[in-house]
Amino acid sequence: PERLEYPDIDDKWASIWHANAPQGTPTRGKFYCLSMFPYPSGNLHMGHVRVYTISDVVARFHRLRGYEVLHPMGWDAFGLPAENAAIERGIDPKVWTMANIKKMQGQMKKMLVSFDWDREFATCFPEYYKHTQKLFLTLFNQGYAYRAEAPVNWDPVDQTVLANEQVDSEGRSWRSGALVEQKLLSQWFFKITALADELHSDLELLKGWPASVKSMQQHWIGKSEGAEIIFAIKGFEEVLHVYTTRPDTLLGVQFIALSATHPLVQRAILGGDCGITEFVDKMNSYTKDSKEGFRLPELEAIHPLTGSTLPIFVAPYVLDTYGHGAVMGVPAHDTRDFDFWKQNAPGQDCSRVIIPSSPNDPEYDPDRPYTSTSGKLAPSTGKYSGLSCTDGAEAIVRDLQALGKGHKTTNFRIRDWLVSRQRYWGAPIPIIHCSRCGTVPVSESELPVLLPDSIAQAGSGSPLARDEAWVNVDCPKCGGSAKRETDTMDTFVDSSWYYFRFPDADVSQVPFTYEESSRMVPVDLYIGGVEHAILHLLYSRFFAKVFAKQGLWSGGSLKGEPFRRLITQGMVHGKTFKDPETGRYLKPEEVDQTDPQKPVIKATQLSPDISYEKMSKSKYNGVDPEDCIARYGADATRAHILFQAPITDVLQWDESKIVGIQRWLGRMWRHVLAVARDVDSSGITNFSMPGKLTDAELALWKEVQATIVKTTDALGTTFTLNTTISNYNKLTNSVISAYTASQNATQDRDKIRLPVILNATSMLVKISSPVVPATAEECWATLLQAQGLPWSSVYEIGSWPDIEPIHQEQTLIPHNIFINGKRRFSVDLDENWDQDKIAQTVLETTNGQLWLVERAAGKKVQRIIIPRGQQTVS
Ligand code: ANZ
Ligand code: ZN
Repeated sequence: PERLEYPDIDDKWASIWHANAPQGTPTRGKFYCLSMFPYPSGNLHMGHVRVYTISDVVARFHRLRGYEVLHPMGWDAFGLPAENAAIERGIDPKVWTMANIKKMQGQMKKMLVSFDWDREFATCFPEYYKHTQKLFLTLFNQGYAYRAEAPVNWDPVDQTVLANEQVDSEGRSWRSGALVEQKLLSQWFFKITALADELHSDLELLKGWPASVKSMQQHWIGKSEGAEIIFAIKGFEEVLHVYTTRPDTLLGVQFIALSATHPLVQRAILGGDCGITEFVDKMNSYTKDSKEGFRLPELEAIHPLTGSTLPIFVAPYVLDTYGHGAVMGVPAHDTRDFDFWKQNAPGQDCSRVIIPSSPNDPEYDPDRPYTSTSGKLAPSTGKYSGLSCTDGAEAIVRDLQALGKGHKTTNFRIRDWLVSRQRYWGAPIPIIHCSRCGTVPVSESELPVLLPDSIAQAGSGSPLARDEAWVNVDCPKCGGSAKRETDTMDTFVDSSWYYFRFPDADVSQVPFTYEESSRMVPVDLYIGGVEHAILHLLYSRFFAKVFAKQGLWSGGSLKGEPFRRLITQGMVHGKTFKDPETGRYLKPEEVDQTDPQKPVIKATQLSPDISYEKMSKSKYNGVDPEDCIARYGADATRAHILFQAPITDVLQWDESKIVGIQRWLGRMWRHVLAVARDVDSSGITNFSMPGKLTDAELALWKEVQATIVKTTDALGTTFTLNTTISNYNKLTNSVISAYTASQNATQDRDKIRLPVILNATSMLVKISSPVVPATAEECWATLLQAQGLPWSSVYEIGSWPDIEPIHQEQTLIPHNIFINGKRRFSVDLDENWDQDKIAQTVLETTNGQLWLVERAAGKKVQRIIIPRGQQTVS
């Protein structure tokens, strides 16, 4: 056909590929290419299309290069939306989830993504969560999973506990947006802090990660070096610990500030002290920047070095989750302490203990706290006077240590990972509580602990707790009556190990085997959204490292790191129309877009304001990938999404620009048809490249080779996929114009013979095949058929073109060799060679030996002159 019909040819090839896996044996080792598996929400969005296109291009390329590629897909299928759908609409979460999976799987297939569907799984399948539970028990047995009473973030809307990471900076739930409350509950934790140091320092092994992601992780882990200092409390036995990064400022401490959950504060509340309860109640509504404070009456701390007494406050700026939930307040040298002191002890001085080392330190301002560490200790510090901040800190900590009142320590901002969720749609925690035996793990042979079939509707708290028949069990140890743990696991647990499962998707006894995981992990390329830059990646790194320590896999060459290279793709923004008069968002059908350059609002004939914004229903700027594929085909959609922006940038989805891609595909196809007709009618049977090329052939051949090199680099190393698309376009134009010029050529050197055109055309098709699978396969089949060859897929493993060294000799041109001014013989040389190479080549020829060695009779070559176009050796 003169025109390819999309998406018809997509369907045609999809079913052929389904029946015929590409032939060939990998020769280059493994390549694990993974795109983050999605939550089965029900529909692919353009962000999914972007990420799966990238991973598919990279996967297809590596197969062509001869790698054993693992490119799997699965479903992160537990979680709140399914449960909420169940509650709101009475649908079984399982049914809802499975329907969504089916729909999205169909959409991925329409995108022509070459996933290894035989390894597909969903984390909500009992065959999967059985292993999630088994891994939980592995962590439990090694002391990495523990239960503790802890203040937790309680989301009053979703009725569940949230991890700190799921609460935003304003104290709202990431999912419901509700203001989060604090509650004390018994919860399960994973001891991620045990690996905090490794998780921090091993970031430096991750050369293939974006620096921004590493720095976010680093910040999240928040390694900080400082000291723990003990303050006695006047009239009490107990003491108070603070963490400080500035022990050098110890002599400037003027107060202590505590968080609301600090034991001293809790005790004051129980004591019913005047005003404290009211203040703590109000604290929930203060921000972390607030400088409100409440002085605990009758309580004073004692300075560990001077013995002076210090007031103790409760203050919202003290985090209960950091250090000891207690701060030694140094108003003269810390901005937060300064502001707090001004507000809560008006009129009182700040005692300075650090002074600038040089008189004109620009950071020094007599009215503000001096926070610099380049100063020195002030005369008021007595024996420490004159020491630098570093030396002063060391001397003070040494003295504290001698007194048993402090020591050096490292602190991490990261907290243990709270994995308990009081929800139904998650993996049940495989633990039984027995009043006699305590916390008893479910025995392995009893796994999975299946979710009960239906969700108990009414009531609050954990839905599993309301299912009596499910909760009551016999204790595995004593056989007495006991109760199941009713919390389910955070869905981040499911997704922290799924990449270990893909290589072993069909083993049922163990989550994964040592051999296969050690062979396939680390993942060679991991692609996903930057929204997972912290939690998912950190939790996954924690799991992979724990598994390596337990000998569940070798840990690979990166100390148990699971992802060698990481790409975070940018968002896809939609074209957004706004009425300039009212500021109202316009639906696409309210805008006349006949001329894409000049859209007009139908009602008012005005030009709308155009911007690109995050796609959302309220802005009418969403694009449905399925519509897009139905209209333009998978190939154009894929190429367009790659072409519009570098993969890590925000992409402005402008459908009117897709015609450029359609034109390219059309040109390529018509050219293939023309060549195929020539080949068909030529009567030639051997299409191998001729030995000597004409000038025109050489020029074309060189461009093909250069484009192969660039494409190889882009798809395998730099992932500059947008420029790759323009390179395909350029090469298509060059091949077509070379072909046309050759047909009109009169001189032999301007002609291009059919085998050379065929070679260039085939190479173009081959190297563009990772991006435009259906078009490439159709072109490839057409070219094969024209040559009378049987069909084989363009994706044959290992069939990516190598750079061909033989044809590089085609640049050899005969040159005359003059010796002592006389032309003696001629040698084929390349003009780009350097002097040594030319001299050596000349000398190695028979004539060279004759004239320059035998007949020269001991005389030395004195000068080699290489003028343009001819060679002289004298
Ligand atoms: C005294 C001091 C004097 C401090 C000074 C700083 C400057 P990073 O670097 O993030 O580790 N701090 C300790 N525990 C806290 C808590 N629970 N909530 C809020 N702040 C807390 O921060 C360490 C510093 O944060 C500590 O050093 C402490 O204030 C404060 F001139 O101690 B510093
Ligand atoms: Zn028991």
